[in-house]
Amino acid sequence: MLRRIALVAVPLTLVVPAVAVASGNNQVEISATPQPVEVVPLPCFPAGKLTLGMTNTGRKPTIADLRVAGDVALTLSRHQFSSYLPVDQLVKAPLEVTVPRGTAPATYSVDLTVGKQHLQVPVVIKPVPARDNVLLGEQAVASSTNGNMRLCGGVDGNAASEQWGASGWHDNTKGVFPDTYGVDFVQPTTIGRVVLQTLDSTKYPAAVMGVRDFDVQLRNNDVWTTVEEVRGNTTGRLVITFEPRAVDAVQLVIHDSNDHGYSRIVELEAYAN
Ligand SMILES: [Ca+2]
Repeated sequence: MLRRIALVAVPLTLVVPAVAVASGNNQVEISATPQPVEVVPLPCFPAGKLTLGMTNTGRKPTIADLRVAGDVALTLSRHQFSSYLPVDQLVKAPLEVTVPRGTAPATYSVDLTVGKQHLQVPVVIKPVPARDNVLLGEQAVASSTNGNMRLCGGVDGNAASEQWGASGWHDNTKGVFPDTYGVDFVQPTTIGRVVLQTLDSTKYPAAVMGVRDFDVQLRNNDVWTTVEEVRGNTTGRLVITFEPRAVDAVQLVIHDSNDHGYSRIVELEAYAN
């Protein structure tokens, strides 16, 4: 009996080294500061910020790929840092670490690897701090956010107008109003005072660039109530008080700014009384 021999086509596999490691990679030093990095589990609290570094301690310039990995509980702003490395020169890159609300206090780590070099950076999850300003770090909600700004910039705890670029918010509909900016609470929260810091720096005074006309609104059971209408504002910091009440959201409805362009908020705060 003739047996047929099945010819199985075996795909040709190209054997490639797993990682094309530059010869100089064994002479790359990894650094990271600060250690440990601390993270607060709130959606708009400033992220834990690490500065990653690579230094070529070899004799020739090289190109290095730093791999960034972490525990599944951590959200990392990058997973790789690749750079040309001149000799003996520290090359740096930022890494932001965040965790979801409700993450329990614990210590995790971020693992940094270049070739055979390895560095483990501890990440400490802090308890949510006691806050008088009940908006600090809570989830900001806006009608729009300009691509150069951060949605969370208005509730990140930094009210310094001089650091506006890193820590402020404005909308993305230039010359079109109204714009809204506020916070949705995860549970009813009592507030009786709202403090607004609009842009008011040496270069950009409030009378020129700050918000001018706006309403302060509180939401309870899907119903918005206006508790204050501000018109013609030219100052940087405004304190608005009203009878304290439990609400599930707060927002500003901004009708105009002094340059009629963007609605600029450096920080929005709210307190129980
Ligand atoms: Ca801010």
